[in-house]
Amino acid sequence: MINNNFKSGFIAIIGRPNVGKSTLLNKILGKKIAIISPKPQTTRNRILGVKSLPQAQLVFLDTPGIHRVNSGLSKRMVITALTTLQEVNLVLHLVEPEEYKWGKEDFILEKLSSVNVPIFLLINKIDTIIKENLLPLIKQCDSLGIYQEILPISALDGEGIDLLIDNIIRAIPCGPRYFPEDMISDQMERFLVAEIIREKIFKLTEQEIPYSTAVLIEEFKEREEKELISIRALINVERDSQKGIIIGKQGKMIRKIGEKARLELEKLLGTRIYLDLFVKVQKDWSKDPRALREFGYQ
Ligand SMILES: Nc1nc2c(ncn2[C@@H]2O[C@H](COP(=O)(O)OP(=O)(O)OP(=O)(O)O)[C@@H](O)[C@H]2O)c(=O)[nH]1
Ligand SMILES: [Mg+2]
Repeated sequence: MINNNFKSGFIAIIGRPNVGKSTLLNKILGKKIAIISPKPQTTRNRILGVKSLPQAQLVFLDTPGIHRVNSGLSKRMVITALTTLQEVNLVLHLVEPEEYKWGKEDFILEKLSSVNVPIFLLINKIDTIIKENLLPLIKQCDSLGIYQEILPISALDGEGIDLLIDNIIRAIPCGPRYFPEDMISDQMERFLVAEIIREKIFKLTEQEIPYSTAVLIEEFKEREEKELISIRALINVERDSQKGIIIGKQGKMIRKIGEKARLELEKLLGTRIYLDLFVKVQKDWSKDPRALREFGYQ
């Protein structure tokens, strides 16, 4: 039966690095499909997440943080995010309340000025501020005249998310169910595995290391007889010194990365995991177009 009132749409989640875009997507879906870290520039690819409701289907696109950059991987990441703006029915622009300064948002506002679909401003992390300080901020943002809605939320504790969903459903057009009802993401297991390993590297290593790593899954074998999945992953870094840090004293760091990743993957995939990690130096891969393609940062 065709339901004429069914609503559906593609919704871009954009914003500067580290504002909480991936946290928001995971919160809306009730499942972790995007990795999160306290360091900026965590998300590198566009990640699709589907929220199926009785009256609507919301297809979210989590994107890398947008900021001014000139070259290499960062530039590709920003292009990925900006291209998404052209392909959606609604844009969610996430900002942080306390560090919030309009100067920092200039670059994004410039890009938003050519968008012809509704834009919501989401003021995230409101759990970190005093509520009275919100009103002047909302007024200031409203005076720009580009936002259809301005909503304070906390992606971490879920405040304001139900109201956000209601507003999204109102703003998107009538349309078909684009994806099967039980589909939550288009990410392949292999990609998720690589991302979880990358997340552990982000969390456990020093400032410069995470940005120099790319994870390639070389083997992903389901061994039914043993009820386990055997995974071999290659961690690429750019310099010998970085290889040393990832491996750590007597292999301590890489064991810790492997252990944390394995525990999370076992929960995610619902089976025992055998995880083998290797580290390889590939000089300046993040500036090499061929290497970028090989690692999926097209
Ligand atoms: N207190 C608080 N922290 C939050 C909230 N949302 C996200 N965070 C934290 O902010 C940091 C960045 O979150 P991410 O979801 O990785 O941010 P992102 O915008 O996806 O970052 P990039 O992918 O690097 O652009 C993490 O440490 C989160 O735990 C929130 O509502 N409140
Ligand atoms: Mg992210």
